[in-house]
Amino acid sequence: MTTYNLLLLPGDGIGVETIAEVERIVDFFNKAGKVKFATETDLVGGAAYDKHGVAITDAAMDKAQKADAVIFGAVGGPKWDGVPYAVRPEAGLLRLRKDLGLFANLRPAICYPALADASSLKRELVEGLDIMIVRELTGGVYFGEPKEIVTLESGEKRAVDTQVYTTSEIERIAKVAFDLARRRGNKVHSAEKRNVMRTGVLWNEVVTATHKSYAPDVKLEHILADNCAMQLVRNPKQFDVIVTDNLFGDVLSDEAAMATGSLGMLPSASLGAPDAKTGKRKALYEPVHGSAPDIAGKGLANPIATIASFGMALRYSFDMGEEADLLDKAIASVLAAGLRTGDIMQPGMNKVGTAEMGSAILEQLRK
Ligand code: GGG
Repeated sequence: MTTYNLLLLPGDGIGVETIAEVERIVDFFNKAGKVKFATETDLVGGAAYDKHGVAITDAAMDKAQKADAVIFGAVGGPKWDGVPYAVRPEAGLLRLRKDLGLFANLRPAICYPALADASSLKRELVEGLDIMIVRELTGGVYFGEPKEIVTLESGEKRAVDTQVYTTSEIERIAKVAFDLARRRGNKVHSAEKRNVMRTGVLWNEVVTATHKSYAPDVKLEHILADNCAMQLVRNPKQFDVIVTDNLFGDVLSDEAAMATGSLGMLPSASLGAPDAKTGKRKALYEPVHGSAPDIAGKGLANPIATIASFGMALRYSFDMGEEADLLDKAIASVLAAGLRTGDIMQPGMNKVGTAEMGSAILEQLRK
């Protein structure tokens, strides 16, 4: 039987609770007996900083490099607000993304039928919503140099972040978006700010050139990122795949989450380039949400985004599409049965906590 190695990095806050639910799902698939998932757990984020003084150790990075997939919870929280920038909790996640070469972040925003009335938007705008946001993850303003805060002679401080993109970085993420669109609705919106940013001009040019190999079956529309944000609340169903840079991708996917009912519903997959010999990709799967310190440790968090992220691992890392579909159906069924964590609570529904939601999904899987 094939054994796959999973590195679990729960991180901080509700990451710990939602990863615990993923462990139960992993256990279910181990008992199902098709493959074996061997798990190992390590620290990241504030938890790693508290113990080791860094947001991720070299030893944990080594495990991540060797794992077949990393399943990540969440990092950060006010406890670490004063921590130096280079070792703050988020630095652990950024190092994982950069060192593993995880340039393609897939963030599906799907509105489950039972949650159409939990959305921040009207039911008719979100019923059947299925958008894939493709966020470039290892470039842009997150990593561009210089990146600094300096004190000027006047005593005033000056902060700089630098947005950098190269042709090859844009081309490879555009290809991911067009390839995905071919298996979905054949439409890509490319979002940038070419009216004010040079990186937007280059982004637009390279996406247009890359599109030539995918036309005419895949349609391409360019959209300014601010207009994209507005259209996501005005008429989200016009979108199929949205490809965009690191920062806009972070913002637009949080916005899209509210159309699905809650940030607690959005999973993600961060993928590297396929290895030239084996075809295998480095991969990290994590909920889009953060560590939610206000509800951490109370058993209130919605585990669905983290569980669905493991579903993406089944699909993208382990060629277990059928099992991923089963997991999606189990999630849809518990929602249809009226179970709700606080973030997606609606009148007349049955309010449950993190572990109860996990148990209900497991129960559905066992049927
Ligand atoms: N699970 C997501 C998480 O923990 N996010 C915290 C974070 O570092 N976010 C930075 C980003 O993704 O832009």
